[in-house]
Amino acid sequence: DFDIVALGEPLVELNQTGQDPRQFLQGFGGDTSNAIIAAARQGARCAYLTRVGDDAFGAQFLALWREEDVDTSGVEVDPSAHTGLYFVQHGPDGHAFSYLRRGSAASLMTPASLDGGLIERARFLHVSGISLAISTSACDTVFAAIARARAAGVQVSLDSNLRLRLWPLDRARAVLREALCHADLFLPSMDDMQHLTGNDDPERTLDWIRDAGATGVVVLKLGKDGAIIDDGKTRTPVAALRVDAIDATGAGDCFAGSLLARRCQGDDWADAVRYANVAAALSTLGYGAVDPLPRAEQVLAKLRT
Ligand code: KDG
Repeated sequence: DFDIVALGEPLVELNQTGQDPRQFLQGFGGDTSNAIIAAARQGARCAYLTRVGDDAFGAQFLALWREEDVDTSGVEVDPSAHTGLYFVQHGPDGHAFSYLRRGSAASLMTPASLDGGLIERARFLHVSGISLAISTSACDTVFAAIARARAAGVQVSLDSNLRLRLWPLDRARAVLREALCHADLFLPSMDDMQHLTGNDDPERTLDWIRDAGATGVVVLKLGKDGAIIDDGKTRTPVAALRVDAIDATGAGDCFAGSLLARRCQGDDWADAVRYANVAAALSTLGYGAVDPLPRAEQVLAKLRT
């Protein structure tokens, strides 16, 4: 019934957009929530699994997902925990995040949160390094979700999304290594892999990922240089669309969601990556992770030019 079910933590976003350091634009973020909204905007049938607080921000998220046609029947509302929050600040080196999320509702998810049976009804389960990092019970929940997906023949998609403010590098490396072995699609960024492996060469990085036990398709994201698809036999580079980015927050999530949506619509890997590259580039043309996520018409129009 669903193309994609994503699992993770939504975070309310406060984005410092102007010169005045006290002025913030409220939006929405959380990598897997961004990805599932991006997928829904490309026409995929989507559901989200998470837990929010019984607070104004939790209610805003529920309204947002409903508006975006993302099924919320797997969203728990926790009366004794809060919805997480993050700030985006922009500087000469791009954007940086600060978090107010410890103890958040989503971090209290447990494997029992999956009992509604949504995963079993999807073609893809999408999870990320952030879903794995936010707490040990969330980490257990992600591995339980992966096991459920595999048992039901649902494909597993994993975005590396390494956030070193959330967990120590050694734990991140060990956990992501374990998780990527179970992924049908692994979506690492070169930046994340450089932290995990210490090398900055894409070919050697793909070798490292294969040596770590990846058996599925790997799409290594190179930012403005596009991506390389490694299907286990051949490695195919796909160019990016160059744009003057305003805010790259959520671009990788847009890439993931768009890629999965297009795979569900029948694209081969190269076409799906080409599409996702354009969608991700368009998502950087405004502030915030969610508001600038493009819709299918915009991406298709850009692909035609
Ligand atoms: O990929 C963008 C996300 O990082 C952002 O929306 C916030 O989910 C977030 C996180 O944990 O960093």
